[in-house]
Amino acid sequence: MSDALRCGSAAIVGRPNVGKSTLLNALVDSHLSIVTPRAHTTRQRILGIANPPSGQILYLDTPGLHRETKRAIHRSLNRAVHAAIADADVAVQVVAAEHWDDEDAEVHAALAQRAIPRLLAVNKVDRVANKSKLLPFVEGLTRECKWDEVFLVSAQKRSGLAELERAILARLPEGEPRYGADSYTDRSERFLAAELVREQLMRQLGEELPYATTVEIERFEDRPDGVTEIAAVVWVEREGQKAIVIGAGGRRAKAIGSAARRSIEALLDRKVFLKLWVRVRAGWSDDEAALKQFGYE
Ligand SMILES: Nc1nc2c(ncn2[C@@H]2O[C@H](COP(=O)(O)OP(=O)(O)O)[C@@H](O)[C@H]2O)c(=O)[nH]1
Ligand SMILES: [Mg+2]
Repeated sequence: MSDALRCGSAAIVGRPNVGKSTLLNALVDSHLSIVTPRAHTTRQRILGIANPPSGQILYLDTPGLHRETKRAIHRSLNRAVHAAIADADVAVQVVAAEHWDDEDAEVHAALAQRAIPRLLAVNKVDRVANKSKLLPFVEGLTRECKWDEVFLVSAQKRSGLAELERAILARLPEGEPRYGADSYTDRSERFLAAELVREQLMRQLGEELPYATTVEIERFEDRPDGVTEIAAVVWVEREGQKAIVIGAGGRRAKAIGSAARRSIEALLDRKVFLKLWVRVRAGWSDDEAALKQFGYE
């Protein structure tokens, strides 16, 4: 007799930059959630679906928990984290190997308010040359804070993930899969395309600018010849920022557009024609109506 199927959600939470989105992508084996070397890349809750033989796991990637809540966008990010924790059957806290600070402790405290299983994923262990250092690190953490189980993983190298997946699945409620076996997200292709454009903005623009940009898809059309035509608007807050995104002779915008097109093609598995526009909307990131228009929850 085989065990009953399990289905439920696992929230992936942690301070910025510990590798939550890389972990989600590795667990669902798609480039769903954008990854950059910068903090605060993920701006919304992203659902990624894994379909192991004995059930379905709905992973919720979340923005890093923000301390600063003065701007509307930061409040929106924190709401997304708390909503994910409130909805989840299991929480996976991600930390970076050999690093624990007050922000990590705050994330743990937020999780401890809910009576759901808590797993700890110590990520980026590939960076630690001397693995024997990891044991005292983990012992130190588990003296202070309690988790049901601890895993040493590398999201980037995809190590330790099968054990983590098994532990999550074992703690989910019994139930039939909620999504079809070939689904990998609940997000539209339109949304995923906007995110992949934003990923290139975050990667290719200098220090401050990425946080002043967002992407809106104006048109998304599957043509009869099999090509998907996408028109995307990059919103910035000031004219000067527009000039930077476009770059001398339009070269910056061109590089951003062609890298984004390639990753959209890889994700959708078809040819894409991508047009980019840059437009100014002063103060969008502190404007609740603009945030709504641009798809923030
Ligand atoms: N060496 C190493 N780097 C990682 C690993 N996982 C993520 N990263 C890097 O850490 C940075 C932040 O990753 P991201 O997934 O965006 O973190 P998030 O802010 O928590 O979602 C990126 O530069 C990733 O490539 C890992 O397992 N090993
Ligand atoms: Mg992220």
